[in-house]
Amino acid sequence: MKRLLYLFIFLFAVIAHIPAAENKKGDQEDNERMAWWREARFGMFIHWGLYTIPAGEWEGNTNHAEWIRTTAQIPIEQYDKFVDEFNPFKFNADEWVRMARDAGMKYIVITSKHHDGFNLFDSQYTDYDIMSTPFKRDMMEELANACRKYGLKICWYYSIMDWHHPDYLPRRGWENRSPKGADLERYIAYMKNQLKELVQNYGDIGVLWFDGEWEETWAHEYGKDLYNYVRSLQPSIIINNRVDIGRAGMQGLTREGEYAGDFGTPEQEIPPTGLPGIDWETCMTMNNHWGYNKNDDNWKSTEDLIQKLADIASKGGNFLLNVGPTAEGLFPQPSIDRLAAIGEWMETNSDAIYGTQASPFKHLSWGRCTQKSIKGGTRLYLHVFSWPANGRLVVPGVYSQPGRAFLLSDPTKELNVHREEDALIINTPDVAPNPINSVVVLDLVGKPDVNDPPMISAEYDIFIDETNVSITSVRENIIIRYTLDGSVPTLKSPIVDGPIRLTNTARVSARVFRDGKPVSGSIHAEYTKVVPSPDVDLNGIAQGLKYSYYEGSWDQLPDFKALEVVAAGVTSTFDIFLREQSDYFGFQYEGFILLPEDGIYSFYTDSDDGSRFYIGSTMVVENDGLHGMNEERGSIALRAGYHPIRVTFFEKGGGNQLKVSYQGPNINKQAISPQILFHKN
Ligand code: H79
Repeated sequence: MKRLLYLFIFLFAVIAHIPAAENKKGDQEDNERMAWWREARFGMFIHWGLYTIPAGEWEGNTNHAEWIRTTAQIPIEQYDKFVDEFNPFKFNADEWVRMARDAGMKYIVITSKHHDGFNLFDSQYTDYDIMSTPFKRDMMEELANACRKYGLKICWYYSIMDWHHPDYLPRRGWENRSPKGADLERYIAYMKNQLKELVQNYGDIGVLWFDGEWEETWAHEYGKDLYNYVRSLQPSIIINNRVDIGRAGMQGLTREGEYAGDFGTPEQEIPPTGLPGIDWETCMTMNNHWGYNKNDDNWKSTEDLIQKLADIASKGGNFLLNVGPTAEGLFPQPSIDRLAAIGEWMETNSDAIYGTQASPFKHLSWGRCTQKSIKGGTRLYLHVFSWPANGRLVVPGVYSQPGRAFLLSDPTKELNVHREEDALIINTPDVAPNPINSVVVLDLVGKPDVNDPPMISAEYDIFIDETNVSITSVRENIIIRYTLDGSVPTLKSPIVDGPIRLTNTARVSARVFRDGKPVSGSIHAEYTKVVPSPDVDLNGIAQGLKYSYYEGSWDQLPDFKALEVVAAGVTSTFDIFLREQSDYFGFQYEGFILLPEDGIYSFYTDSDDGSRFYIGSTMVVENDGLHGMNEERGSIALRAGYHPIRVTFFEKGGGNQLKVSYQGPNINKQAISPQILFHKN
């Protein structure tokens, strides 16, 4: 559907871990379904549940929050007692929704069920819900109604991981609750029943925001099925990518492949650059915790939050900003203060956020930019964090004709704009209209034409005999000139009129020209001619790789050679697990891979946690460290025949998978098949 190969990023992702495919902006139907969400740009996350009663503190440790049942290892019977205590008598749905609305937020995502399994809504499929508390009011219904009243969308967070339901697997490692008799299929039926309640009993729902999808029991087939099920209940609903297993760690974007989900979910981070054509939403806390923690005073400043909102919008994303209400049902005062301050800024400046698109500029020294199409042109919203002291706001590298410019806070007063070479200079008043982020509007004729250099790409940055390099630009009315010796292209350099064939190592430079003048900086890329590594002669080999298995707690790959081998054997796949232990282990696989022809090969490891891939003594893939499923790639030139390989892998906590794949001449990316793996007897 929308998971077209994002070819462009892919080509540049040679060794980097940029996601190659994503939640691409899709067809007409998807565009209509996503329209309100893209327009909204700003929403409120609410984490609320039984865990607010201990408020983050347990037996002297003050750093817990919504994970407290697990992080403090509270036995289930003891945790369940909070049900008898939960009585947020000060809860007022209208007040909460008004605070969100007044901050400029357009939707609310609340934890209908978090990982602890407790339901804040009235569910007929469990007694572990709000109706079993002294409070006994379906606050989700009250919130849904208030949202409707104030014109916000109500959205449900729903955790797939469930530490309470007897059928959910796996159990926590520290628990002595037996998994015997548990049946994940039955648990999925339970989730579907609850999701039906959530989607059908509260009017139209904006988003279903899944989470807790990373444990090894959850699978792509389940995710896809759950996505389709929820869409079948309400076709217009939007579903995040955590419904499936495609999320790439905390960066949150969807990895390459056929995964379900409408948008990526970076958690506590903002992508470093915009991601053209991709829907994503950064969720973030105002202090250090999602659930209420009475000791957490580490609040982000209002300035930081307002600038983060602009930063995210300038990269084409949404901002889902969290509030963790208390057990009484109140927003913490520091959250109230920040929401009000953001609201004050939005009062004047929300045009620069709602319905905007990512900045055309890669970098602006004084702040950020968002844009909207207007009749005959483009409106740029210049978010100025550092107001120019000299009265000159420099908009660098823009060739479009300027139209009007004015302060968003005072549209009646025009600002003077003039050109100095490739920059537009806006004359600004001495005093910033807003100390945190003053928005200057600049209209342009037509689409923004900025001084972006061309793109240089080839399948690999190494080659054996020859390679084709393509140099392209999306800009109009331009020619591209290039050099192969690293020098900056001039008017005398050759013009790009197709792929450039290289037969020797080259430093390719390219630059955009228009009307006999350069209209971009130059960009460079290195392509290196290499001699393929020779194959090795082998006799006495057998199918499969040798593995050695280790146990220990590491934050990065240890030197396995120095460790005691706990178990060893021969395997035909990489995803063997000695199942007694799902955490705190490591593997080293050694043997040979048989390749059919000379060429450049790419190898990939996709692992949780760290892994590396070696050919002989060359580390081809570096994917070390503590992380969720994360894929890295590396490339190497190899002769046909046998090559020594070694793969190392370790797992600390959480998910525990290793996938190894490759790609080569006439071989599409695929898992390494057991048929081509060998070891010496
Ligand atoms: O609800 C809030 C948190 O309680 C929940 N998500 C937000 C919105 C959350 N659960 N866990 N975490 C946040 C951090 C967990 C990170 C890890 Fe993983 C889980 C590391 C390894 C497994 C996620 C999946 C990151 C990498 C893979």
